[in-house]
Amino acid sequence: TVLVIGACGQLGSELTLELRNMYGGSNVVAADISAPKQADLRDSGPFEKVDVLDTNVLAELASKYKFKQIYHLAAVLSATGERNPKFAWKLNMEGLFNVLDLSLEHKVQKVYWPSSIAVFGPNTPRQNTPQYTVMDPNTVYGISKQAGERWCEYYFQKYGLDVRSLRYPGLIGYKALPGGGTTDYAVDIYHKALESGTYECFLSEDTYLPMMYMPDALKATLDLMHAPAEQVKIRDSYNLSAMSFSPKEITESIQKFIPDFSITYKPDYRQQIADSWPQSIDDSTAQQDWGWKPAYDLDAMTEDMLLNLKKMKEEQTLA
Ligand code: VAH
Repeated sequence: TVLVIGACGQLGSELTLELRNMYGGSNVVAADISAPKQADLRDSGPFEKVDVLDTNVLAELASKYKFKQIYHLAAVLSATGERNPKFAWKLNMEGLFNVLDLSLEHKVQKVYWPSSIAVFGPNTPRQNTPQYTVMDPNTVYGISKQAGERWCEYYFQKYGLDVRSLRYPGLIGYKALPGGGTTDYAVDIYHKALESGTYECFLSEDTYLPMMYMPDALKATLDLMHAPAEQVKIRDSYNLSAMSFSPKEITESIQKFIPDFSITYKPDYRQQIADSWPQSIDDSTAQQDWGWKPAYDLDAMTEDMLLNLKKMKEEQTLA
């Protein structure tokens, strides 16, 4: 059995559906602080209400289901984290410790934990950021991801726990709304392009950020988890990359499909967060170690996003 903690989140909901397709619905337990709203997620397999800070519930579930793999995706993201720094640190770090210790105790074979480009900071080289480099994150989220990476490597080296991790760029998908990320403008913009034809962007027009379409993120995650352990040489977290673009460039991409789409700019506190992150990532180590290769570029993502969002909105109006 596989456990997905944070299964109702932007990544968790899509990863849970993918894992259920792969392993069978009843073999993938979705866990989150509240029940799934999405019908496909709700109806495709078991759900357990879990607060990742509650070690008793986690232990009960581990005894009940005898998990072979755990995907721990529950966290407070960058923008929300700056609003509640102490809680973000508590949930992100204690949650990780609870899962690492639970996995050791219950002999979980493989653990997945997401890191982020947020582990990099203002003094990190911003172009083609290398796998090993200066990391001075200045968001609580980034600090918790940097510390989390160190602990994942520690549990691997000291206790032999097979925990694997990827430094995701901004993730863009159509199935679930994101929650509190700085890169989430790149999801909102597609919804607004279809709903109102215009979007007020909270980042400035030339803010370049590393980004990835959800199908590529799912592929990378499963490719990493299915790679033989000896190929997984990086045990803090792999740099991962697909593309980089700015609000100006994603607007131009959308205008190829919706010519009269327009954008205005009103940068807010999230601009400082974005400015502390790299503009492009060198993921050659992931390419070498386990054959990473993305499939989607900006226009391919735009076409697929608009197509699927349109279909979903039509279904919702019909429902
Ligand atoms: C965030 N979407 O914005 C997340 C991600 C690289 C960004 O970590 O916080």
